[in-house]
Amino acid sequence: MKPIVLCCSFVAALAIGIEAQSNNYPDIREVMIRMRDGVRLQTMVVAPTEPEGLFPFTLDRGPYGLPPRQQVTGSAIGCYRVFQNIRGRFRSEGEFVMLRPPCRPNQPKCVDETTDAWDTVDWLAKNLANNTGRAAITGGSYDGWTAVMAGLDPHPAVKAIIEEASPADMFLGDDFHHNGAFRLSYGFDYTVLVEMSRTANSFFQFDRPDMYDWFLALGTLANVNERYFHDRLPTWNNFTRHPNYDRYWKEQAVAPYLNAVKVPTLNIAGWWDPEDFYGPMTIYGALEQHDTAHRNYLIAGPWNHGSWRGKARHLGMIDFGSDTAQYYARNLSGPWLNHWLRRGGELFMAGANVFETGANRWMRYDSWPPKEGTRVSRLYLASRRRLSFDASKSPAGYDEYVSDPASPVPYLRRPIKPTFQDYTKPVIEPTAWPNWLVQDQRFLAGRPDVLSWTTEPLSTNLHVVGNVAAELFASTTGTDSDWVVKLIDAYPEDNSDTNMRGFELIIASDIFRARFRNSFEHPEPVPSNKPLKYVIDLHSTAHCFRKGHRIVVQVQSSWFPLYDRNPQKWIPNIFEARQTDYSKATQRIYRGGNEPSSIIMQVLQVL
Ligand code: PG9
Repeated sequence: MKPIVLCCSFVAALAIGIEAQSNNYPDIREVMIRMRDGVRLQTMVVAPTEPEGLFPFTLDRGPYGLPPRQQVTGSAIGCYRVFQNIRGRFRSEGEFVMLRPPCRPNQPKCVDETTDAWDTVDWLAKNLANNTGRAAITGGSYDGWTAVMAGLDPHPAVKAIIEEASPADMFLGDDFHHNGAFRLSYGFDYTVLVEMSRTANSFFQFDRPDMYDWFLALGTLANVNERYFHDRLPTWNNFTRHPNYDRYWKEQAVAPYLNAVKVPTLNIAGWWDPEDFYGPMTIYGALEQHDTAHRNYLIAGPWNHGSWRGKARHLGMIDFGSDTAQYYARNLSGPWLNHWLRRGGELFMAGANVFETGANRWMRYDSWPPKEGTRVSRLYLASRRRLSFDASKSPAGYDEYVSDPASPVPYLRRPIKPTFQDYTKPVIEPTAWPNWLVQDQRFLAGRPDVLSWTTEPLSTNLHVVGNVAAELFASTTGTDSDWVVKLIDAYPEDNSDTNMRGFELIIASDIFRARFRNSFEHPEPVPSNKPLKYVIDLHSTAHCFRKGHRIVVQVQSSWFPLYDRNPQKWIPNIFEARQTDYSKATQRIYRGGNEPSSIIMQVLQVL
């Protein structure tokens, strides 16, 4: 949720005609830029550090406020850097609409993030002194999404777009839901962040230290409006009114709008991004289908929601052997941006640049997932909690557990802090949110409602490079259920890096809400006690399970309070469930025979 800063390194000039706000920062000006409907948007222009020359400009548009002046002063090396608050945020006029859907063709007076970007670029191209008329739209997350929107009808000055971790679909895979399962603590905290006040970012004052306790004590989802929001936060109201994949969600989902690569686009994704990993991978994939001129690029690295900025040799406890953020800036995004904004000529960059964790190396592919050099491998759940690549080693059977909504499985080691912290105030202990996906999963050891299946220590390295999915055969005694599947790399007890001995690292994971097994638009009750097949997309990865490591598959039915509790009893709209609707259920995971649960992985072919 922070604006992302990119700079280009070119030659010099001065911004003129824009009112200076402070003598302490003579290179920074603030201006209200008028959109086509008269609404004015608060905009910060950071002038190039060089006194003379011709400069391109970058534009970053988002809802979180302009960056602190001390952070950006002197940082516009060889280009102008421009930041803008979108409508209805801070001093920007107009109304804030969460992920404002793009205008339809028959709405000539309509405004959206595409028209606002166009109008802003137009103004900048006409008013920044000595600009080259070449611009890039850049930004991370929400600002990445506005960059993608700018690309739907780009101003002719826009020569490049860098979207870093833009969401693509808030019902299927990004911040607010995954496969229809609602992201409770995130959705709650984020709605407060941007909709409690229009002139500030807001942080809810929780009256308990552990979010697990707080959200459990909250009880039903209806209590959020009854006790706290009182129908005042539009996005929360939309969560409660749109529990299925209806027009509200589809209108803001980007893939259907991406019918051409109108501007060279660089998509950035972090393998362990807890907010928007689905987004950039989906946007890249959608654009790739139309990329006849090879102007669509992907960079995926060992990052959380933004750690490609700054230093990134480590993420949590995991050591990647080199600073992957430095490599990203020097060898990938920097040259890419320079090419489109300044240099022209040949660009020596592969279509897909991915960091393979475990092997700790950058790999170059023509596209992602790789079309050649891999094969599909299945890892089967077997008896005695084993995993086997050999289906015949898995006689028919099942393993079972009781899922109790009164005692859901925590997604993080407790106590769990609020998702966001106010970084403008001193932070005593940082939230674990950014790195929760790389937390050692041994904190769940001993929970009877988390089942694990394990391979023997691997005899050779296994490179999983590409798509991963779970084919789960499962039944419940209830009439609805959640299925969480995690693919884990279990480090050996005698690992050379002593910090990582026995560590259990999630490599791929997701949740699936069973009511949506046939349709996200029209959910249905789950027939009790009947084994059903669920294909759960675990997305793609590039990871080497090293010789001596074991592969673990874990299944559970809650991930709390990140995801709301499934009542495990069919309720048409879970936002209207009563306390008494939340019931225990016995869950069975089947293996072998006609119900051979397995993980399907694209793996590097060993020649
Ligand atoms: N992941 C955040 C977000 C983007 C768009 C909508 C809602 C949330 C962000 O970091 O901006």
